[in-house]
Amino acid sequence: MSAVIFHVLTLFPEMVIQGLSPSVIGRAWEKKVISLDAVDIRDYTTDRHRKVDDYPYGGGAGMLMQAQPVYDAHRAVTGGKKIRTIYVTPQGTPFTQAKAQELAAEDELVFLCGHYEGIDERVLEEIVTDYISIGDYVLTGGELPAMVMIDAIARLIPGVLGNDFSAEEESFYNDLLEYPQYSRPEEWHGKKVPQVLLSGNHQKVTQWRLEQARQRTAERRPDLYEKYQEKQLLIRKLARHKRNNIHLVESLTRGCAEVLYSDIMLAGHSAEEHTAAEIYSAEGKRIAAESVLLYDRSCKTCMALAADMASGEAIAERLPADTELIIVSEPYLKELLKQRGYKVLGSYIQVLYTRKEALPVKHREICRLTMEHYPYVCRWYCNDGKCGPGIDDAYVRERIQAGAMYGAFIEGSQVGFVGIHSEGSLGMLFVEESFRGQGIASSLEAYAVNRMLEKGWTPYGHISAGNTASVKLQEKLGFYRAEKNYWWLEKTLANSTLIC
Ligand code: 9D3
Repeated sequence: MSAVIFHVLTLFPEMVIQGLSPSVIGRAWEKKVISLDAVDIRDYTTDRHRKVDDYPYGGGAGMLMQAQPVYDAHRAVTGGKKIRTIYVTPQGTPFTQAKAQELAAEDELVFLCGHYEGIDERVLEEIVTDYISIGDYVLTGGELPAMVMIDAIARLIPGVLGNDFSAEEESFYNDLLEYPQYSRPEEWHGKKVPQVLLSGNHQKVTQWRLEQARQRTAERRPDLYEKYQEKQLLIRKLARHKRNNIHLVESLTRGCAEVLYSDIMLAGHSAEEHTAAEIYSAEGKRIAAESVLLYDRSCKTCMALAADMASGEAIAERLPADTELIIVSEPYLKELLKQRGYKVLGSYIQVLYTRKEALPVKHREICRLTMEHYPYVCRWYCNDGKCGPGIDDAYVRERIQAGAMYGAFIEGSQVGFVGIHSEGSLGMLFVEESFRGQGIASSLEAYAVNRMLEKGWTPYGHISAGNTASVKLQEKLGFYRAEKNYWWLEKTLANSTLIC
């Protein structure tokens, strides 16, 4: 489910079309990954002189765009359907990356660009769902802001930048400004490329870049730096119970999740002194002393950790309304969420791979999947091989387009697959029955683990609690097991796209 259609209502349609056409966005438009149309509001005037503006009641400088042409242009574009409509205006809330992510999840978006001194309030009340500005400075119209937003949103849509998943940066520099970069020649205007970059020592290079990124952020964006430090503190705290919290630690370090609630944050920087209630595993071992609610906007997935009943309530209160999936590890939080209309999809065991060495891959024929393999994956993943292809699964489609699925083949024909879920866990492992027992599943998983290691991620996964064969496989590959159970819950009203 991605924003594929952008409509722009404007008095200067050619400005929008010509502005976006030569860019990466234009190429995506040519490839039909997105669609863009700019509608001239003037085409909808009923005035003999094609006039669209008039004087403001109560007086004041300049002219206003009238309600009727704007309304009719909007109506022509939506055909009466309810489509998210953004009025780009200096009176809006500031545009952010989080907003871009939220809007990228829509199928269709309308941008309304104002001119003159603004638009008659009455039509705004009827058609606008979001008021957004791109910053505190004054422009001459809304076209550039609409283009800025379309650019930022479109590049998040799978297929626009090519292979998202494979192009994703390593984890370490999220939340920080970028480090300085150098290309040939080695010396220019008497300035030498920093020695460490020529050393060939990958670890030292990473360390140096991280330090540069930190310094730069502290200096130029103290606001971001403070948030970064707070988040690092939370990560360190959660990482004390890495086996149990790897899913939280991973999505935080990779920058996929926002913190919606944390009692560590409430405690400010005195995390060490903070005395949160502690919870215990079945064997009576201490396994958590803090509560956290994370939200991965891109897949509408929440991950929660509750230290006690009260923080469980606090977490339930803060779930975003559009949450589709929740991963929890406390039975009472699971029960609480069931009462709030979520349904348990399954109970899982969490496993993680903490070593840095790549795993051996014995089966030779493994590669990244493309949409050509979509019918195969869909047949087995969504339908147990019962139905033929053609049953659509948006999730599988998105994962393949993101470059997050790999397949095993024998003499060119597919026999299985594995994938990386949108929240970062390994999963979707499947090998056809007649090809089992030859180490293909093991190779597939090892292959995916190696891809994750290359990105600097810690591979982890959730195995269905009853799947002893899979648990054995994970142990063989060198995975460790968490002490807790994990439940995945989904919204009961949502149509049941299967997420195993
Ligand atoms: C100077 C005129 N203004 C004073 C009463 C009002 C005004 C109307 C229209 C000021 C700017 C504009 C045009 N700008 C946008 O439409 C706009 C915008 C912007 O100017 N800055 C940041 N974000 C945005 S989003 C749309």
